[in-house]
Amino acid sequence: MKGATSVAFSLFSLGFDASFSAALEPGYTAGRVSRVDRGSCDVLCEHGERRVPWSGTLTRAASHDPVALPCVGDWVAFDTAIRGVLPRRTSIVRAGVRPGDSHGQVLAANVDVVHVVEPALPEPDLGRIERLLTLAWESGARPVVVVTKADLADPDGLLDGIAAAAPGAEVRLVSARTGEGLDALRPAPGETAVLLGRSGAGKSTLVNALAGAELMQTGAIREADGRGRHTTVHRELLILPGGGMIIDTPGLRGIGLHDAGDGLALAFSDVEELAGECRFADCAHEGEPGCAVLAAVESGDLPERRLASWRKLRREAEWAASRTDARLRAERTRQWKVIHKSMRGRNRP
Ligand SMILES: Nc1nc2c(ncn2[C@@H]2O[C@H](COP(=O)(O)OP(=O)(O)O)[C@@H](O)[C@H]2O)c(=O)[nH]1
Ligand SMILES: [Mg+2]
Ligand SMILES: [Zn+2]
Repeated sequence: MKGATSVAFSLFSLGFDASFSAALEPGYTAGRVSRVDRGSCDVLCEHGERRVPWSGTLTRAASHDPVALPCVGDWVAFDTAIRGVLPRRTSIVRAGVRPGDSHGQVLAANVDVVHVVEPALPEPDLGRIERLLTLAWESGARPVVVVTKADLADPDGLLDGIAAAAPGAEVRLVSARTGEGLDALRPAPGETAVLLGRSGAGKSTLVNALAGAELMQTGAIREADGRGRHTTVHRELLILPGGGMIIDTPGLRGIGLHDAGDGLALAFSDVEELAGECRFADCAHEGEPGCAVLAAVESGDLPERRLASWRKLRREAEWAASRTDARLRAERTRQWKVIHKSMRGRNRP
């Protein structure tokens, strides 16, 4: 908690709306999760910010699926403990990080804008941008590519390549150092933005620049005191001057795709469109006659790198989906076994 606060919040200024209101059971208080710790959350509500523990019910539900746990940005219903998470309007879900885990992990919820943050220097990694954009599109929020550290590189050459890797998304150039492009990033009152990108991309510096205060530790401080490389350890929702909200995240290494079918189709809308023009509806774009995708690569309209990136992400998404299917099948089988057992128990004389 950034200093215990006695400031009360209007729920609507925190992004509460009629659909959340309708989902809230009478007798509970609604609050927005600003930070999650083991077993408790910091919750912003009409009474200020307070720390509220998870209820046992919630913990048990999460033992089946961790996606049921509150995450930063969630609206929750609570009294002495958090009783439930209100249905998420948008959610950013990555693949679970534990080996063999087929569940997702929610990074942030009820976000309006996802800023995919990539520095101008070293050279932007288009594959990483595409991966994060897939996640962003899948979330239901509006994706924006934010190219940081514009003061360090001549961005003109970079922007065309990035725009081609981000159809349908805005691309913005900013520098926290010079202030260029900052104002355009400021979320509107009641709106929430999240920053995704690798460690060192300049996310926390951006948050501080928008906040006009050193709320988050950044690389510069880190270098001065010689602490580890990953300064931002918590995802945290902050209220900015002007009334928008922003969620900083720690650098995410090896973000895996979870459910990503729609996200991929949107992030690669150019490839999808071409695929629709292939002669065969089930064209694999591997050399079939009349393949519009390969023709576009041939003519230079579609970078070969982008086609390879699409294939890679699609394989990953299909694999994740098959893992989820296998888990659901296993869960169903388990349930049947329990039911059969209880039926046998009943039939016994
Ligand atoms: N030149 C320049 N350096 C920046 C800018 N934004 C961030 N940095 C530097 O990049 C490093 C990493 O920034 P940080 O905000 O901690 O990155 P994060 O890991 O994404 O949160 C720090 O040393 C910052 O001072 C910028 O606009 N221009
Ligand atoms: Mg940071
Ligand atoms: Zn084809």
